[in-house]
Amino acid sequence: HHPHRPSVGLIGAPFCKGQPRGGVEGGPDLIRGARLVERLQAGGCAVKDYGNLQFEEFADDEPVGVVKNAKAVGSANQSCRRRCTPKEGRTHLCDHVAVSVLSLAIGSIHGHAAAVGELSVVWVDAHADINTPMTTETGNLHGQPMSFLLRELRSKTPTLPNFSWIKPCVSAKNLVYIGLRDVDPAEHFILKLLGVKAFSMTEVDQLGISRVMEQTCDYLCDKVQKPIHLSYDVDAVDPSVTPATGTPVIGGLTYREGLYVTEYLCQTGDPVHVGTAVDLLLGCFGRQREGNHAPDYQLPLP
Ligand code: EXY
Ligand code: MN
Ligand code: MN
Ligand code: MN
Repeated sequence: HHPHRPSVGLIGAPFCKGQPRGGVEGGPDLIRGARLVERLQAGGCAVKDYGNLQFEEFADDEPVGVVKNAKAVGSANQSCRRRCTPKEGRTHLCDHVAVSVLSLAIGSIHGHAAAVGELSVVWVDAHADINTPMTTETGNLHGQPMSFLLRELRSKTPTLPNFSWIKPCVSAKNLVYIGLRDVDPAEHFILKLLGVKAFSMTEVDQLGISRVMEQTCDYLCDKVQKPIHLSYDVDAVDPSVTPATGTPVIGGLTYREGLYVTEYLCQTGDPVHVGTAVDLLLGCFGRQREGNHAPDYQLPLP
């Protein structure tokens, strides 16, 4: 089975206010600097780079309870959602497949759902990112995006400033986690309460990554086949491989397991929408470790 070489839209989101450290906002340009566009094109993808989003600054972004930077995060996600949602008269950003580099998960998933309708979410992360503003211990919004997206948690999340545009658009049964190993007690409670399918690192150890991916797709495709939104936090991969994360957690996916996830989802042929870094992105869009060649490739004759 040959992998899909789809058209790819890139949106850079140079944003870091979901957590306390700087540096993340340089990600999109670093990824471009690693020649992502050229490498996707060399692999046969049609690529459109929509450039970086620009974000509004808020001088009066006071904490809401313990939650930090709500106005900035709400507004940045809204810009991201607008960019991911097709404008009047244009069908899609590109043929079903869009990439948000260093995604703002609320905005990109919301925008993807607005474009394609009901979708599945594969959330690859050391963390569940499902705290509500009421359960968060750190106040950092990067630990909370799924709580705003899940229909089942609607009544559990207060409306933060600049968050009123969000309509929960994902059902718990359409969500699968892979790579969990640092889950807060309240998050663990929520996962059990909603019966969310999760392959923590324990299941990755037990089953191996190939059966994890098989079971992920069986589970999600059990019902009607829906587009998949892949949200790939690089901290899912072991910090020995991806040290450039603000939230390293030892005991993560190996480089090979991390790539296998992307190769596998690409082979399913479902429209995939992702946010992550270079090699993982190449894997999402058809790069195979066995090698690739164009269908019309001919061996040069002597
Ligand atoms: N669960 C912790 C919190 O809510 O602050 C840690 C979250 C880290 C989230 C990183 C982005 O994946
Ligand atoms: Mn994480
Ligand atoms: Mn995360
Ligand atoms: Mn080949």
